[in-house]
Amino acid sequence: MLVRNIQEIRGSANRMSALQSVSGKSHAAGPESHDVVVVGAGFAGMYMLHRLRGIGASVRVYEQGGDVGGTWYWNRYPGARCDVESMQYSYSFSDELQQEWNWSERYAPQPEILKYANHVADRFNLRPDIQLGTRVDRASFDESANTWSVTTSDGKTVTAKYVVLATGCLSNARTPDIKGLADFGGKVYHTGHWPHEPVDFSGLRVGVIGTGSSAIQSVPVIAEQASHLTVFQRTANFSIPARNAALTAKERQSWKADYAEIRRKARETRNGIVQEMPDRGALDDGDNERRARYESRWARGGVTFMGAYNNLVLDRAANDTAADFVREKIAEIVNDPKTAKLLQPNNHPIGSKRICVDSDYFVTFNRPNVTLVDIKSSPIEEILPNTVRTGAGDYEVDALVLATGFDAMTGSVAKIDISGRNGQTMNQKWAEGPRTYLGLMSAGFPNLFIITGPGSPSVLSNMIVSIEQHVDWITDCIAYMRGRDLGTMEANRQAEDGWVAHVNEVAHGTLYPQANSWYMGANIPGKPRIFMPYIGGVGTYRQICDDVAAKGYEGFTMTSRRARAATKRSASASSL
Ligand code: N01
Repeated sequence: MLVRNIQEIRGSANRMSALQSVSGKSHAAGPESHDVVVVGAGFAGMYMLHRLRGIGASVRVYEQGGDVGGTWYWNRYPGARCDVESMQYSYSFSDELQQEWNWSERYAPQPEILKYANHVADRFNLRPDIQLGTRVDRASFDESANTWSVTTSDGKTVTAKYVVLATGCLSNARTPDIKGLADFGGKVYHTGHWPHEPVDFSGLRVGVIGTGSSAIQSVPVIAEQASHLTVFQRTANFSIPARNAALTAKERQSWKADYAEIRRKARETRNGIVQEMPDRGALDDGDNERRARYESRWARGGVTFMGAYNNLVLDRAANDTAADFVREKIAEIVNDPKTAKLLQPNNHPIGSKRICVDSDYFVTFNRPNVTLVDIKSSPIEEILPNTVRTGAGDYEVDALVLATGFDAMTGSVAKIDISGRNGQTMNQKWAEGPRTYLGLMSAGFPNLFIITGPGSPSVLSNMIVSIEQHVDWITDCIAYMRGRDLGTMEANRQAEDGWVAHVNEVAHGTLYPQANSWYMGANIPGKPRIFMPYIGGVGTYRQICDDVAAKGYEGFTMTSRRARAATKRSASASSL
């Protein structure tokens, strides 16, 4: 019934918008105006544009990068590739698209994913509505007109009824505050902001600071080029071999033949990835059985290692069995026992930080031109023009790679000066940590949606599955509002408080908060320690969002366009 209603509404919204859009793109005397401004043209922003066009909305997308692709536009470091298999890390909204596109490898490299993003932009003719090289600096809500004023880096201001932040969860690269860094004599690169021209490390002594996913992917590749590579490690990380390989035509075909079912299942899973689901906990098996299971997951490779048992992120004793297994593997691979010991993570449960996926990371430390430096026991004191000085000694380098991560989930929202009702800014409201209802909206900021925002599964999932779910939900919601001539939609504080508490409660039932991870904001000095993504699972979360919509957007307040009188649509947080 709901589906039929939405289709009917879409139909009338299309007709309505066709009329509005003819005259609605710009007012002769006022600023340019759109139904929706979308910030960002990565996978989220592009699909948002495509769907909104489908309901006849006029849309302007601003993208600060020089082209589409978001994270895949910026993260061009050597060895960058996806850690979710490409047959799954791809759009599902168009069967033609998924049937015609051929991924070359199990985990596509960054250039191929970027090519795919560009293909999508062209195939769906998205470019005319995307303004590249333009940052959104400010967005402020005008309570008298119920519209947003959006100011961009080219000095223009446009108005829009809705703003959608498709700014990405890991797009605000973080340069650490290390004494002397600015005076370093060689080139300094950040993995999250890699140059577009080729970087040649041949003959150079290179230092990599950081040992998260970006370093773990780039270290083996840089080691092949550099005359010497020094890796500065503060925290050792768990990493599982990717077992990357070329995809055969037969393999691709078998995925494609079953795509409808695979995509359906992915939407109902815990993390948006279809995999063999465990039916037991790690302690339910004896030592030999358990070892065999870990060996088989290790041999298969990839993030699904954590799915070997159903309690690895819930029970510390169960988790220890998996962590011990990986530590043993590191000791087997790395020849020098001292280096192996340093590479064995021991301060967080496996999986409580995003598990890394590598191609030959640990074995790289057997190369004679690679040195691992422990900066936990002897931190970096300063950087001199050609030296990294730690408490334990000096290391000469000609180039530096900062693989130091991102101000995750909130960083790219915080860079925009967003002010909502009563002039309150988002940064003021989120000073103690992000507050959202369903990760989709924040009370006090009407008609402002966030795609894969804090409080949604986002980074704990296959991002494209979560992006598509949010974009579809937001599109249906805007169509619903247009069909009823509603002016504003806003999360209720009570519903938001309930959701924030729920997100927190679910997280604290797991081992995740035990790690100093970027999920917790722990990598940014001074950032509040709050577990930001929703851990309840992609399938469960989808159901919650669908139920909220089916109940007339329960927990949100909608006002009519004309009277602008509040039409309360209930706000029971406890009903979550
Ligand atoms: O960043 P990170 P990343 N001095 O924050 C260290 C996604 N991703 O770019 O742990 C010295 O994980 C820091 O040390 P510590 C993926 O979701 C995906 O690697 O804070 N060291 C850590 O070792 C991933 O989780 C892919 O003690 C400093 C490292 O820098 C997320 O992006 C590929 C430091 C940062 O690790 C982030 O990964 C790559 C300092 N001042 C990334 N500051 C795919 O495969 C930080 N560090 C899709």
